[in-house]
Amino acid sequence: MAQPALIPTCWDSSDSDSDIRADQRQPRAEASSGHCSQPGAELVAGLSAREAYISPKYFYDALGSKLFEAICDLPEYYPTRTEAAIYATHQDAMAAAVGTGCTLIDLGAGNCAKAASLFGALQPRQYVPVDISTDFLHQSVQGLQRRFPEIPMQPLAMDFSSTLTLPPEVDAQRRLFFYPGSSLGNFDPQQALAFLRRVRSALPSGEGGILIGLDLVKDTHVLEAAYDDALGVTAAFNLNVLKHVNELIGADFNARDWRHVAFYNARFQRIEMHLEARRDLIVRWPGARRTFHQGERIHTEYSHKFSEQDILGLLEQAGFGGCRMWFDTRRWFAVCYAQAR
Ligand code: AVJ
Repeated sequence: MAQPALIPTCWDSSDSDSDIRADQRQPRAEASSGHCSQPGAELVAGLSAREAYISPKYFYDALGSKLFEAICDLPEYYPTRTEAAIYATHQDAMAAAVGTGCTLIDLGAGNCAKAASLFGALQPRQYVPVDISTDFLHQSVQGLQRRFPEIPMQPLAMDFSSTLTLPPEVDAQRRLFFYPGSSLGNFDPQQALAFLRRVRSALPSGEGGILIGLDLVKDTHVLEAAYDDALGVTAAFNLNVLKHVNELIGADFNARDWRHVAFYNARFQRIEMHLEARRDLIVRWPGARRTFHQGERIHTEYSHKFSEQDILGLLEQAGFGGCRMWFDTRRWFAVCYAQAR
């Protein structure tokens, strides 16, 4: 039986995180070495920009990953259950298109539930869940390995938005990159294309493909409710990024000073999430400070929505072909399989 073996990265740090007190916070970037200084530099660049931003990948500390799971249970947040219904209905057709025995590489695996729902139909020869949230991934895979002892599992704790270089433990044969949840929508269209091209390059000898889930353009009210729910769970998810940033760079954000803002920008076909200052305030972190005026915003996430044509065009341009698409009955969400060509 395969043992889940985590490949440690600089993100593997939540133990040491929890004992850092507010009054003695160290910038994490300085506490660690080498490539581990990257989160700090990236965050400081974003906070210092004229229009401040924080990359959405920083949502997913341990609490953020749990809050995202809670979002998936909200009545307003249709994508997760809509996509799950597509897998449930069409898994046999998907397996017929993909073939069994692939190396299943799950990008942003989280709780691994979507991939697990396809194990029966796809019968992967190896399962490689990849996620930035180390402890959460570790826990998910432990439970999963008990349920599927026959499937070798090789979890990878890494930020795949910056590199897709996979270690030799990952089978190079018949790779299927699984990228569900419309996470591609976090990238702007140019970045999305660049990312898909990197996925394509990680398919050696042109065999294998991608199985990707994407949220479709629909009524604005449906979209906006999904990102601004009645219980305020998405607001908590958005605000939680400030707590994570405090831990990562030793900043002194107070979540009470900020308000969750989410709206659909039709021109760019995207939901935008921001954090808006409730009053004039100053945020400090080691070596710098910044004034935010009341109403000023920090951009935290784009969630692009796609048309069928957008999806086919992107995949085609990235070097994939032979696309097959499956939809739910309302055509709110699409799952697409495309082969390397
Ligand atoms: C995980 C990126 C697909 O954009 O819908 C949920 C994250 N943000 N609610 C999305 C999210 C706010 C989600 N993705």
